[in-house]
Amino acid sequence: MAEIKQVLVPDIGDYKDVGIIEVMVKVGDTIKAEDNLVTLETDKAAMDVPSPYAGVIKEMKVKVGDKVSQGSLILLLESSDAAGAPQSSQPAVQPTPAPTAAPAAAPVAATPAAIPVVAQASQPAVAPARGTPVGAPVKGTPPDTRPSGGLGAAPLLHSDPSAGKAHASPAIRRFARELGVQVAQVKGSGAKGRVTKDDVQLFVKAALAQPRGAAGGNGLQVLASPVVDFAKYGAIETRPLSRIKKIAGANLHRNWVTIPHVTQFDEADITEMEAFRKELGAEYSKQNIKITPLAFLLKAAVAALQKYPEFNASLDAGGENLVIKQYCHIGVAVDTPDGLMVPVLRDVDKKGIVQLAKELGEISAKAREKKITAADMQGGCFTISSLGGIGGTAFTPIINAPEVAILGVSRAIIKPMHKDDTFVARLMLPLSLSYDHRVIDGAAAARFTVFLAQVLADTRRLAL
Ligand code: CAO
Repeated sequence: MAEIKQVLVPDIGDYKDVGIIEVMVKVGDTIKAEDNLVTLETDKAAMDVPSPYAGVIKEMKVKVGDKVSQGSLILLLESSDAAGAPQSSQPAVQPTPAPTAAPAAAPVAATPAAIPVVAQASQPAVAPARGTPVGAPVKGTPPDTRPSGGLGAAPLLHSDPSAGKAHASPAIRRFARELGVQVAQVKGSGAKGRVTKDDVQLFVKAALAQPRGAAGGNGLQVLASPVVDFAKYGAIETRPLSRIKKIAGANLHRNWVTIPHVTQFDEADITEMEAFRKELGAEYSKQNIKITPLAFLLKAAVAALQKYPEFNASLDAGGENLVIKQYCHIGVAVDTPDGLMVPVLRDVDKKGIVQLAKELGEISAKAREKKITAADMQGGCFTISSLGGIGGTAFTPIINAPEVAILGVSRAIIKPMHKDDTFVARLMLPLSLSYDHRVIDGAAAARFTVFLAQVLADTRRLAL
């Protein structure tokens, strides 16, 4: 036979007159044993009070804002438990005596269960972990570090240093944790910015709706950038980003976060190459063709790509196979007033240095005049980004996916190099090769740059 039971506030340690900050149930609700009923909050911790019984709620005796202590009546419940015994699997508890004033046939007092505790913002460094029964020693209890499921490998709330700053009840924190959500990232719409269940659900929906590759997509859980009112600190001017910058920015961001980059640095002795380039330059200036080191670099890159074909390749969509290309189209990063563009020079392996220098001049002019088309920027196998005309000693270029490597070139300078027991002045060209470490090993990258440097040091090798 169904029995009316009282559910009382169980042993909550030394706390008295603790505020109720959330009531999770209402009259008529059918609940299971261990469903949370209310959340209590002290200045140090918040606690869920679970029901020791399954049944239907008949009468609520508390509301948000009430103050309660151990033994306070929370609600009356019509128990559906056959034997009327508590269903809680929580640790054994002290039976609470029925209120002395209760008549003989009064409802049976619920056995107070142990209450899980969740750290709040003001919690000391060693916080009681969720699941720690009240009454059990909590100091020094290690935080819950069980792996969470759900969205990506988000750290658990307890290991998230900012988690304590968000206002959310333990039930909501648990709900968020089950979904792999860091509650600190959820904007609360409840009273005083408290995070509600709806807020967590909306957060998850928004995360799932994000396109793959967008910020925070691909299962990456990244903190939103801080929103700062810069005008608070001084005068400012707001300039919209150019369309090119916005498009390039999204691609750069995706490539940076999805490709494991490593950059290999080296130097090439281009003393002889430079002498030859100047000769050629003088010869072809009459035809208005400017021969810069980049034309030589394109040819040297072809030689290296042919010797090490895994650099002239892309991972297939599934990431299981390497697609090695039999052609050699090379992209060149061009700095334009509106941002970076990467037009592609076709069949670089089939062209000579003068032809490449000519095309380079044409395509970079086209980019700067905004005449470049999407097709001009597609189909590249490898990219060269040269800052040599500007300066710098090295940099870490971002791979232009789906390519697997990019060569950064900085300004050549004359350096004293040790040769035959003496120092000689040599023109040294800095090389920075970023590569996708999923495809290319460090040793292969070092071989690639060493070979590249050899070819540049002795351009006769380009004819081989
Ligand atoms: N070391 C020393 N001098 C170099 C050099 C190097 N590595 N590379 C070029 N130079 C010299 C050139 O010989 C030229 O000198 P002269 O005018 O005396 O002949 C001068 O620097 C200017 O060259 P350039 O920049 O006009 O020509 P380029 O072929 O080297 O480069 C281009 C063409 C389009 C790649 C370049 O203009 C450009 O836009 N570079 C920027 C690329 C970029 O932004 N990369 C960053 C992307 S990652 O964020």
